[in-house]
Amino acid sequence: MSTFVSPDLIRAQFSRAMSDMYRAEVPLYGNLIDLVGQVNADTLSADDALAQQLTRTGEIDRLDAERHGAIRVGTADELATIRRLFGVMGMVAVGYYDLSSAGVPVHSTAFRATHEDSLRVSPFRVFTSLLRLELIGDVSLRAVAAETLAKRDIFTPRVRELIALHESAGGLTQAEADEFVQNALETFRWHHTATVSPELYKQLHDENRLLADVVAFKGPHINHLTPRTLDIDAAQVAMPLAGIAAKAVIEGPPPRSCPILLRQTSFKALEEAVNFTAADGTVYAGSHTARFGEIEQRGVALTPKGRALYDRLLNAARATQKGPTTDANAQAYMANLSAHFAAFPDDHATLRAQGIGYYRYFTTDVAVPTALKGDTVTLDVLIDAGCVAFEPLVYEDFLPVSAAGIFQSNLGENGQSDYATSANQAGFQAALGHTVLDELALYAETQRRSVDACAAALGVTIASENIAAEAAA
Ligand code: OOG
Ligand code: NI
Repeated sequence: MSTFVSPDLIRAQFSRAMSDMYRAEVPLYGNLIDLVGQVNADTLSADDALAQQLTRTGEIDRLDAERHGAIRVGTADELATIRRLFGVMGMVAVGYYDLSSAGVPVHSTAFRATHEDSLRVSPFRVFTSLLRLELIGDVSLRAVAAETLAKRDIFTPRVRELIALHESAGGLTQAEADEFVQNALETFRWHHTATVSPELYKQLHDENRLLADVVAFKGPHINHLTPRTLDIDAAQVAMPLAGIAAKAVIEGPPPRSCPILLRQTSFKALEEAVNFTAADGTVYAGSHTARFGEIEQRGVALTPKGRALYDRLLNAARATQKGPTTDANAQAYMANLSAHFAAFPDDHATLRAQGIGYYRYFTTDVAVPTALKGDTVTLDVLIDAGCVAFEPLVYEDFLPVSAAGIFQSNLGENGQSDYATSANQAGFQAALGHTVLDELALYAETQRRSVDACAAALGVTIASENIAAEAAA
């Protein structure tokens, strides 16, 4: 009997293969990785407490692994098959992101692992956007785009077979997994030749740069990969010094002592040589701008209550900001953001006690006082007695406002339009052929499992009303 490889290991193997491919295709990305490695090493040697925390949560082992990549697909069929492809690697659709309200004609999800044990093996996830042709105002261009997309197949025949095999057999052997990774990679590869004429490319591009990026090529090339940095402010300063053109501002929350959610920055997309073929077969040299490199710093996942506070403060700060963020107003933007976020508690004890953040609980080597044994106790009592410690549960998802900022800095300011329509999660799920999971429920489950493990290890019953973050919805 042949044994199946764990989907977590296939995902780890795939993310390494993707990283190698992207580094070979986009050398500047390799420079970014080196820069991040240096920043992380400096940060760890200067901060013992951080080094210990990362060791305790197991995060240290996955520090160098890329955290995410992104693709943009063109049709419901492509999205549905991508879902099955990621399924082979234990990645499911988590969350729904509406980008139309930010002027980008897509909606998105994140394909990722959901269990903390799986995330520890490989945190790799893919932000996956589906083009919303219905938002494109030019009806005849919309039809041409749909026709062009209908002609392509972004999957190799073999990867389709291996996906089906995985679904019917319940897994893949190592030899099959190797073949799967090689074939899956083909879907994400860059193509030097567009599938459209130079005229059509120009029409698509003038309507919306994203439309050209999705429609004019053979497949949904990976448009960036993103390693994790332990100090994104230091990395943002170091990027231009290393000759890497950084976007104007770091997206997400301002710098804090206790990082929350996600902060991101990127280097601007590169203009790359591409050939276009006219109807008469003549090849024209041109260029296309799509691929970039990004870095991220992740902090504690927020409960619904915490997320509402984050959204309120972010919106308030942005409401006072005039026009897009540029190099010229970047410092003022950050100062304004920090001023607004002064209202957000900035120590883990408070974030936990007020039910703002999700935490993971661990037993220490302090035994439970005999007086407490056999009773129902609260987490607070166990923490005060020193028997239980807690660490922030890392946010594993994305932020719609930040994602829009990343899109816009790589699509150019004029890539932005105003779309009257709004979110359409039901439409997205119909295209996907599946519902998307609620990310907040996943954090609550991980937190709950850690509490249950403490209770079992200590031989006590832990009162559930005390798990602040669960009560905060
Ligand atoms: C995706 C941009 C969003 C992120 O990290 O928020 C993103 C794209 O440009 O396709 O990757
Ligand atoms: Ni990204």
